[in-house]
Amino acid sequence: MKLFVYHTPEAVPPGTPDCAIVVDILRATTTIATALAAGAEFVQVFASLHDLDQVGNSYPPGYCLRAAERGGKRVEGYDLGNSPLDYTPDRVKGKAILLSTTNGTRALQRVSHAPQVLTAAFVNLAVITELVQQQQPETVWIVGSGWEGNFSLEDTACAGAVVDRLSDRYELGNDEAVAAHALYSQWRHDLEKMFQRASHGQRLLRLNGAADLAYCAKCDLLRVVPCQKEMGVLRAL
Ligand code: 3SL
Repeated sequence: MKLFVYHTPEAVPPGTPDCAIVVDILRATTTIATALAAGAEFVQVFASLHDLDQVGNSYPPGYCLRAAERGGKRVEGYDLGNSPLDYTPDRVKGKAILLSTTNGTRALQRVSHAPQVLTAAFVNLAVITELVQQQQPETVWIVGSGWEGNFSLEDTACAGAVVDRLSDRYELGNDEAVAAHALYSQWRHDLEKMFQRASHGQRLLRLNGAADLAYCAKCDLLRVVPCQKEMGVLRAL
């Protein structure tokens, strides 16, 4: 059984793994886990706001919340942005969340053809890696979202944390998996500090995102497995 890490969606090769795990620590996959743990029915991801709005218009009024982020900010006119702290049970319980973000949704789309697609963050790391240990898919691709095609420290570090928890059963299939593990080993005891050092972390700090960084650094907080059930739609397993 082999584990592969890809730093960005652009680096993902042709082919299909048995299981794909998408990571966008700051903040899409942290937000998706938080929304589902807070009782959202599902999170449907969209690359374009136009597609999001069209699907939103097909639902009965009040059933869905439209969430959109660009450049780290909530898009004006949408119900929610991409701060996980806004996805509280009183806001999202029983609702469909239609979400469009800069990079996380693109990473999800890149592997959406895989038979199993999960999303992982530090907040739900334990439950994701336990599931993989139980199911033992032959090939696992861990895909970082990066930022506009470039490497992101925090996504690769989380990929390394997945590698760390699975490496007793899995062989590391590429150099990126070895590098991700080394990166995680360096920062594992101070993830928040790593986020503060990361370029996207600094971008979010300039937008008053310090509380988001602290939250995204919490390990094993949520027992929720976001799993793609139909194309682009994530539900709690
Ligand atoms: O790019 C993304 O998908 C987002 O997670 C970016 S942000 O953290 O909401 O700025």
